[in-house]
This record gives sequence, structure tokens and C-alpha cells, in this order.
Amino acid sequence: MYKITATHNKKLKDWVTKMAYLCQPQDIVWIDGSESQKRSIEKEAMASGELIELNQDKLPGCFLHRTAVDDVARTEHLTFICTKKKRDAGANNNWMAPHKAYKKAREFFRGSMRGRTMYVIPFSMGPVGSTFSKIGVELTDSRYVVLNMLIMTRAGEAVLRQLEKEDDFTKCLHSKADLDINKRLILHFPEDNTIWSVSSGYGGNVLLGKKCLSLRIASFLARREKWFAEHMLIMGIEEPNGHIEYIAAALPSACGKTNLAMLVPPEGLKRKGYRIWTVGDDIAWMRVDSDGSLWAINPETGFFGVAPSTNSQTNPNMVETIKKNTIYTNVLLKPDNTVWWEGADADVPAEGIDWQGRAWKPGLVDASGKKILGAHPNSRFTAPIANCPSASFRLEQHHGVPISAIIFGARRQRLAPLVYEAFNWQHGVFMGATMGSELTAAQVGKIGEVRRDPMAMIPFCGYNMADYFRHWLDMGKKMTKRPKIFCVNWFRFDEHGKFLWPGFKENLRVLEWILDRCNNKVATQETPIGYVPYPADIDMTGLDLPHRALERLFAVDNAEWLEELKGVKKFFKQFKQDLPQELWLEYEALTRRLK
Ligand code: OXD
Ligand code: MN
Repeated sequence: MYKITATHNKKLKDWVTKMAYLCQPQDIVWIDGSESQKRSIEKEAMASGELIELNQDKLPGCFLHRTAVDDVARTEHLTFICTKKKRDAGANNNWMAPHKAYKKAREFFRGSMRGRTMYVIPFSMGPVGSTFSKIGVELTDSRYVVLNMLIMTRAGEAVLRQLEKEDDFTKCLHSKADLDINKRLILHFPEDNTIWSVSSGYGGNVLLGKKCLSLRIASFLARREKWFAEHMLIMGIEEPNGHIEYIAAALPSACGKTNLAMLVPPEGLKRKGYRIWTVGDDIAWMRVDSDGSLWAINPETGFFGVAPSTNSQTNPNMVETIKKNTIYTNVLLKPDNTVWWEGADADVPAEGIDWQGRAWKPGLVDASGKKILGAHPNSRFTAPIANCPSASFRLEQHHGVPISAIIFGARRQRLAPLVYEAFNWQHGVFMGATMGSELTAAQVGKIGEVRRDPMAMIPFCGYNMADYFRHWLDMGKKMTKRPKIFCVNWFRFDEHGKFLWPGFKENLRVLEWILDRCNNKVATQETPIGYVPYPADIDMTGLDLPHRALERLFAVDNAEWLEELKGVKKFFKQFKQDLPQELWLEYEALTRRLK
């Protein structure tokens, strides 16, 4: 018999009871957000082997977790959008009919928590009580999930109190069950405001406030309620006079989104006294405020970042951030109980325990002769934003920050200039909708092949992408002060296959130009694809590039772009008559300009 006393919210009580009868936990524990409860769950997790305590002198409050070997990344092929009509999930999503999905998953959840505790985590994405914010309640049998959710979201008592004032919340059910990949499902029911995730323990599949709620469910709600839920970083750039401009940027995976969100200004620009404020590295919720401009919050309170290649060169602020109160997942354990990953600051350790829990030393190879890595390539850390030296002081402000520019990124060796600006909002939506990136060795598929990933939302848009484009076009009409839209490409090659642009902190030089454009400080050169900078308008102090590198970085080759448009056409055609006509008009106008 399950007795619920923690809340008066009838809807919440009834739902928790119903799910408990389905999953049959031994007991139910409500997460209150207190330090003492967190401590006791950490202790239990250590006793059960879910967490390994790291060296508390060197890494206070830090733990290591290892996932199952076949549970190390988001499983997109097991992720479904379960709308009543298949059309509403669209061509970009896996779809399952809701009744079928519930029926199938119910069998995997049935009795899955026997002998375990079911934790009830009331959480708020966004500051509790802000008009931006959404409440979720996650039920889980994983202590790892509880402890990660305490870092990534505002969870506990304050949210429960808020739920006595408002009734609406996303019902999030998770059970690790027996982690059997054949019974793994990540199901979204946007029409029911419900998420069911079973048989996984990997962050992206189980921290349901993140991709599942804040992107897939939220994007669906955002369209209905006329706001944006986007896969974007948010950062503030403070000028020497104290004025701060905020930008939001969508970059495809493996393009340095997290690094950009907290970059440290390059030496050459130090004299200008810029300061960077990190609002978020992954998700932006944006609304049109009464002033007619776009305001944004980051709904999360933590980073769930990729460990490999995080070091003082690529991201010094992150290196500081993950020194305390951090949960590491699937990295290498060193003999002194600290951690390491490929591309970390420290030298390669002489020995250690790899991410699979096996003895490791450098140079080990598997049966096929492939190098055995110490840390999984997708090993992660979960760390509070509050630890970050560049954390924005506006993180808790209920109205968020005003957005001056929206940036879309691409990874292209040829074709796309370092930066270019849209002619207007509709053209900018076309730029976002046609975002394409070349695959790298880190992804499945043929290296160099271009994959379309509109607004970096392909795996995260919780509804038909054609409707999503329409929503973007409509939102432009709601604003009287629209952010300017830009595209960036840090990855252009020279004729010898070398990067033309050094990237990393030097990218601030490009952001500086973007802000100058937002403030009408510089003129541009018009090209068929958009406005590009005059080379003289990029401050190159302290950065020596080869002769005419900037000219090459801004060059537009019409023949290459006409070739590119063939891929765009093919991509657009899959949406059939649902694709907004405005995007075809942009396509035709661009074709004409290029010819
Ligand atoms: C992430 C992702 O983990 O986009 O943020 O995959
Ligand atoms: Mn992401």
C-alpha cells in the first residue's frame, strides 16, 4: 500500500500512486533538495556501487559512475515521438501510436522497481515561478539520476510548493529496469505532457529534464504557446563600458558549443577589456517580451559536458568548473583516485582503471589491433553552472536576458564563409533550416558527407519539422525588435587542407564583428548568400594569419553554392506540401542571385 503525504496536489498524488503500482517499488522517497538528503543518497550510491568516491582532497564532492557498456550515448533509434497522428511527428522523428507505445513500455515497467526505492523528483526548468519556467516530476529508481538531476535542475521542496499553486507538470517516468537494450525505449507523449524512459542509465536518455523535456516536449509546447525552445548556448559579451550584449547560438555536435559559451578572450583583445558571461551551453528558452524583443533563459542549472579534449587550452573555465561537486561518467580512474581522459591536461597516466572497469595502461590494443581508450569518447561530467568562473549573474533573473543575435553554425571545409549575416528574418530562418555539416570521425556515417541538421534540432524537435519552420517564421512577425541572424563556420580549409581560422578563443573576433553589426557600427559586403565582413573590420591584433586569409575566409563561390542547393532541394522535398512556401521562395531567390 503506497501512502502519499508529501503533496496536496491530487493530480500528482494520483499519478505517483498509479506509477508505483505499475513499477512496484519497495518504498517511495520524495526529493526535498536538502544537503542532508543528498548526502545520504550519495552514501547509498557508494554502498551499492553506483558511485565511486573520488579523492576528496583533490576533487571535493566528486564521484565517478560507470554505465553499462552498451548504454553510453543517446539512442536515437529507440527514441520516439508518440503523437496521435503520425504526420504530427514528421519525417524527422521515429513515431509510435500512443496506445501502442504505452502498452509496449508498460510491460517493461511492470515490477521493474521491485526491491528498489522509487524517488520522486519535483523539478523546475527555469527559476521557480518565472513565466518562462516549466515544472516536471521525475520518478526514477536510479540514485545516479537523482544526484544528476540535483545538479542539472532546481529540484525539491520549493517546486512542490509551486505545484500547490499550479497544477501543470510534465509526468516523467524512468526505470533503469535491468538495463536490457532490447527493452530500452525513450518515449515522448507531447499531447499528454508525458515522458517514459526505460532500461537505460545514460544521461541524455534518463535526465528527463534535459533533452526530453527542455527540447522535445518544450518545443511542442513552445509552438502552441508561441515561444522558442532551442538547442542553443546563451552567452553575454561585456564591453569595457559595462554594456553587455547577449547572443544565442546553435552549433552542430562536435563544433565547440560548450567551449564557445565560456571562452576566455584572446591575448590580442585583452586590452579591450571584454568579459564573457556564460548563461548556458546547451538549451535556450526564448520569449517575446512586452518590449517587442526576444528574451532568453537557460532552463538548466548544470553542464552535462563531454570530457575528452576538455583541457586548459580548449576550455579553461570548464577545467575550473569540474574541480568540485561533479559527477564523472565513464572516464578513467587513476591510482590516486582522480580522473583522466584522452585530451586532458595531465600526462597520460602509466596505469589506471578504464571506463569499463578494467585495468588499463597506455598502448593497450584490442583483438583487432585498435587502441583501447581509457575514457569513453562520450564520457561526461555533470557540474553546477555556479562553479563556472564565467557564470552569468543573471541566471536566476525571471525575465532572462535580451538576445541581440542568433547564430547558426556549420562545419564545412569549403563553401561557407567564416561568418555571414542574413538579409532579414525570413532569410535567416532559411539559413537555419538549411544548416548542414560534414560528418567527422566522431559520428556514424561517411566522413565528409553533409548531414542536414536544421537549427541543430534534428534529434530534438518534438514535432513535425515543417511546422517548426512555420513557427520560426511566425515568431519573426511577433517581434518588433528582431535579433539579427548570422551563420558561422570555424572549419574552412585552405588549398592544402589546413584550417584557415584558428578557432577557440579567437572566435571572439567574429563575435565582436557580429555585435558591431547589431549596433550598426560597421558596413558589409553584399554577396548572394548574405552580408560578409570587410576584412578590415575584423580586429586581428595579436593574430597572424597567412596572406589574404581573411579574404579567403569570406569568399563565396557561386558554383559551389549552386551545387549545395541541390542537397537543400532534396532535403526540402521530403516535407512535401507542408514546407512553408516562404522557404521555397528563399531557395528560388538565392538560386537567382547565384546565377
Ligand atoms: C548533448 C547533445 O549531449 O547535444 O548536449 O547530444
Ligand atoms: Mn546538446
